[in-house]
Amino acid sequence: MKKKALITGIGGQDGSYLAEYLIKKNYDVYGILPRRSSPELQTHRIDHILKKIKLVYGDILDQSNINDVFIKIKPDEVYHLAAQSHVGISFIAANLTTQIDYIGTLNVLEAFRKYSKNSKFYNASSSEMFGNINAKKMLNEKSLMDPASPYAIAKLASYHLTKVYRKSYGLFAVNGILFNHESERRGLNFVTAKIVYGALAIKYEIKKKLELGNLDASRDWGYAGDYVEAMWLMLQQKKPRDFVVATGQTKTVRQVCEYVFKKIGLYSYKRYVTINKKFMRPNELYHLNGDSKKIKKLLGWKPRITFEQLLDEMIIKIEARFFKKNI
Ligand code: NDP
Ligand code: GDR
Repeated sequence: MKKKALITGIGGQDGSYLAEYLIKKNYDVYGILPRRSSPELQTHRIDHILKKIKLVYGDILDQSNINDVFIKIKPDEVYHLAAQSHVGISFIAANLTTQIDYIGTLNVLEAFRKYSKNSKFYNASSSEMFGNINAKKMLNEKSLMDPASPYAIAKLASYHLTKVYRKSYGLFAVNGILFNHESERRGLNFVTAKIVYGALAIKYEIKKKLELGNLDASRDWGYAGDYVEAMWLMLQQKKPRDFVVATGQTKTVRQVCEYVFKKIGLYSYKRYVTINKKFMRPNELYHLNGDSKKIKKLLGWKPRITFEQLLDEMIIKIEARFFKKNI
């Protein structure tokens, strides 16, 4: 019999790659979609696989709704990815972010504990939980955590909740501590996609400038397609354990600008990029670099796509999707 996977956040960047990955592995893939005023916009990342997945209405803020989803589907594996995932916006919408990212996770874990306790549960934790306390050290599963935003606090609470549910109820529930991962499906208000889209808009003479915030923050950027494989591997282990997933390479936002503007033939980003305080965060996380030795050793995962390959691919696909439509 085919295994059943349930994905919360299936319409998001990671949900779409994970659904593709699990279809290839011959799973029955179910996804929940929350109510939005324009359902047609919600599925743009999964339109190409709509016939191969089953979508149900589901909002992780609604416990009774989520219980019904679990009772109906009886999933073997649960990938909990739904979130308000924008760190900058979490300062503006701290309450909503806490509701979705913490209480939402509590609701999904409760449904899992009550109706699916012999299945496996993946929680989307984040490198944001580390904050600035470790300075420039490589970060692993044992590093200190000191969240620097409402988003990171909610994610840290969910991380601990997942561990507490694992220990208290003997559940197979794990945290994947994923560092930034990007793709051409990334929302255009995250910095890599914003830079690629913004530089292309300048090349096509639609815009003259690109406004950004802090150019000196550095991140460990990988490819989303590689990272969903790590999620699956974590649910195939015998014992439930948490893992860091990262490339081990870190680059600044400025380096992303330098690479992208040069690659698309605009030469120097300095002519086009301006700083707007609006995009600076009240509290910045300055540096992230992950050490994923544990997952490499125990589960055999490693990233396949380099930083340059990732940006090259984003440039080609974002250009084709938004700028070459009529050619
Ligand atoms: P996205 O923001 O692309 O996707 C999040 C998804 O969650 C969207 O489809 C969104 O739907 C859905 N969602 C939001 N609120 C609710 C709700 N109340 N009920 C049900 N669904 C909801 O995020 P990513 O795919 O990039 O990330 C996936 C997860 O991994 C998130 O939890 C994120 O915090 C975490 N993470 C991501 C990393 C990254 O670099 N991408 C790194 C580390 C962790 P809609 O768009 O309709 O609101
Ligand atoms: P991040 O991703 O906050 O790391 O969270 P984002 O791309 O938003 O920011 C990365 C860095 O770039 C700086 N920055 C800007 N960011 C945005 N969005 N817009 C700008 O104009 C801009 N200018 C500079 C930011 O200050 C930051 O330092 C992502 C999300 O996917 C989270 O859900 C996930 O948990 C973490 O990655 C790991």
